[in-house]
Amino acid sequence: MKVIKDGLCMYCGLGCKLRFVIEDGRLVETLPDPSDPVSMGSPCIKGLTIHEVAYKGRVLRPMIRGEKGRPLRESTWREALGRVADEIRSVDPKEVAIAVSGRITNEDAFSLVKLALAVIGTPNVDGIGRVCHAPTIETLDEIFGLPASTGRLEDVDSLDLLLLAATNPIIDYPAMYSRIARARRRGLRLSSVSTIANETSRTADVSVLVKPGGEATIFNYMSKEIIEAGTYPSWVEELEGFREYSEIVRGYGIEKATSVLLSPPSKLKLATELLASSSRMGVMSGVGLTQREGAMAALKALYDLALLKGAVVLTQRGLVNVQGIGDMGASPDVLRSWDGRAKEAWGVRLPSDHGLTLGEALADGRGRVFILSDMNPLHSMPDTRMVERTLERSFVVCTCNYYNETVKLADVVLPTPIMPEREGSVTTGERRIRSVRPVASPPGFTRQEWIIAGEIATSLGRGDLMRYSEVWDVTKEIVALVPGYGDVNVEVLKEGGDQWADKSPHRMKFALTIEGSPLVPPPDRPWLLVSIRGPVHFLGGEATWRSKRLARATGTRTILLNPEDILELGLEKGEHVTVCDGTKCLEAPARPSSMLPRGFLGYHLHNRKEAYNLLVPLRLEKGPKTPAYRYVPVKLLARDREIKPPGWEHDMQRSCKYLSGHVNNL
Ligand SMILES: Nc1nc2c(c(=O)[nH]1)N[C@H]1C(S)=C(S)[C@@H](COP(=O)(O)OP(=O)(O)OC[C@H]3O[C@@H](n4cnc5c(=O)[nH]c(N)nc54)[C@H](O)[C@@H]3O)O[C@H]1N2
Ligand SMILES: Nc1nc2c(c(=O)[nH]1)N[C@H]1C(S)=C(S)[C@@H](COP(=O)(O)OP(=O)(O)OC[C@H]3O[C@@H](n4cnc5c(=O)[nH]c(N)nc54)[C@H](O)[C@@H]3O)O[C@H]1N2
Ligand code: SF4
Ligand SMILES: [Mo]
Repeated sequence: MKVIKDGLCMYCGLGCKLRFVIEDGRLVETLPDPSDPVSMGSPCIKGLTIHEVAYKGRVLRPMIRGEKGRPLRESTWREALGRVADEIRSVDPKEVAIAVSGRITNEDAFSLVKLALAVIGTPNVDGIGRVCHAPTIETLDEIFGLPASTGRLEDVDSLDLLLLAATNPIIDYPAMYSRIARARRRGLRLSSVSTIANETSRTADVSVLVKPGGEATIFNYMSKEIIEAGTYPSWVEELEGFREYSEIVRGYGIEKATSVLLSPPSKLKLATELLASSSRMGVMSGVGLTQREGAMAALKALYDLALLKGAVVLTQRGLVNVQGIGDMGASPDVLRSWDGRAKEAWGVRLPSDHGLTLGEALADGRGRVFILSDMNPLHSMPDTRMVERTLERSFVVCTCNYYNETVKLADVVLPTPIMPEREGSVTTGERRIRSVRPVASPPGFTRQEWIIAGEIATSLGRGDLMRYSEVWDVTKEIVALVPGYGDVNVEVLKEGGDQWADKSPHRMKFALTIEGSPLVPPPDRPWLLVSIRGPVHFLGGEATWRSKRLARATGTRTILLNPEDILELGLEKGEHVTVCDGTKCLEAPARPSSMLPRGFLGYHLHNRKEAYNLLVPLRLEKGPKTPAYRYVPVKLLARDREIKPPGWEHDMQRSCKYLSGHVNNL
């Protein structure tokens, strides 16, 4: 007999509710939930195909590898966890690093953080959120005193302008875009600032294309014009830093702004006029601003502009629980704020040294014990060869639901459930806490991380710290300990209802911009390779590639170039080209894309045959230490000879011919 149960999507940080049709405990169909205030009945195709991927390629049993290079063999949970505990016991606590995925619940993440800090005594605990929005959260915390977006999705309905900075909600947050599209029909304007065009910028009322690294200049120019025209709320003048901010932006005239533009200056003027005339503005930014050098300059300038206009922040957070795992303390920085609370609640002192981020622990090259929860650093982290070398000489524990590249280097593999099989809560990008109920039985012998962490703690002799009789006991501890969660009603979550973590700004002050400068590729690697997300695959696509429908909707693997570059270089349709960063290369057929300015090359993130991150060097942005994935300077080769870009630096207006041809209603 079929029954319908309400559950949560396992992909993006909007966290849509879905209706799962269940037969014999298994997911057989996925339907929209018209009563869901998040999706408003319009989830995307990835969510609606979860039942197609739920039982393919799953890890079903714990496994152990006797020695690197030997095959994994099935084991019992007791043997696998015993092996993990032995290994942790045999090293210094600081030799252990734990990485927390954005695909697990708050309770799972909290338990892994507690395992690291209170049981093992290592400060090296980090979350995948570092690679997407750590710089955004640091900036929002500095300006608003809130480590989250200030707005809610429903705010979209009452805005007159939404400024999109380096984000592409049509592809990345489709259910949110449905809401934006509805609001546009009643007058909402869209303005986009990005480096390469994207599906959303092409439909925007105005789209400004800017050289990578030039964003701070553009946002400061906009603020200067707004201050001169006086089109900002008067209360802003009372805020800390307003006077200094006005002084700083005064130096950003149109000539300075034009020097970093790829679009004609008329586009920037139109975008600035739209901003100046808006009285209810929203701002949403994406990883195009964070995953590169100079991220902090761009973000401070953007969110100072948002503060000047009294705008709400609607930035979303990547994976389904990236906001939640950050809130749960999956970051080495958490020690600063948690030590006192933990001493009182757990009776332990937290480690006193500053911990390593996942990138730092991988780059450091020393063998360690790595506990990696539901992630695939051999595909997703930069410099995958270095990641491979480090993991080869480390003891690697993977908790995961799908087989992936990293599992091939794991010493212990622990199977975990996917989101519709989990229980607990997640916190979405708007800081809405959603109840997670298991709607189907997991295949095989999976366990959630909160149970795994408790069992490891028991083996290490500190089971007393993590003795929970059900998942909601962990939620109660979260409510007692985690900043911003004190008002959460656990009973409502248990019944399937939503709650909110703290949403009120605790201060408002200008961050005062640090100057950013455009990125210029070195002469020996003159092209800029960018990674691109597509509509039907999610990240590396371990799950989405398994859906026949989604796989069929995927184009072939290509390296994308601006159509004029293809013409001028005499490349034939489908001709194979190679991009190299010096020693490492990837090869694919060339294909024109009118999204890319001249001199840029595009490669989809979900391509599995040759992973893009082979070419990304591990350069960490100072401060938040987010990897600079976005722009990889590369050589381009065709027919065994190197070809040089005609260059967006030299021919700005032509470079934009294709890009500004379509778009722009204004
Ligand atoms: N279908 C699908 N949806 C996803 C994902 C997926 O893999 N597939 N991944 C999820 C995750 S984990 C995340 S973090 C989010 C990411 O979602 P977003 O934050 O929206 O990021 P991207 O689509 O990677 O990049 C957005 C746009 O930034 C622009 N851009 C790139 N670099 C720069 C730059 O240096 N400066 C400026 N001004 N613009 C730039 C480009 O126009 C690009 O289209 O999406 C989530 N949603
Ligand atoms: N070049 C480049 N690299 C990037 C980025 C980029 O824009 N450019 N983006 C970065 C960003 S924003 C992020 S968030 C990271 C992500 O990095 P990861 O989290 O490491 O990447 P995933 O591809 O999500 O793989 C995680 C593992 O989770 C499991 N998994 C896969 N699909 C599902 C699913 O649907 N449900 C569940 N429960 N588990 C699943 C599988 O075992 C999979 O191997 O990648 C980063 N890497
Ligand atoms: S928009 Fe995001 S949360 Fe909603 S169904 Fe699609 S991937 Fe899932
Ligand atoms: Mo992300």
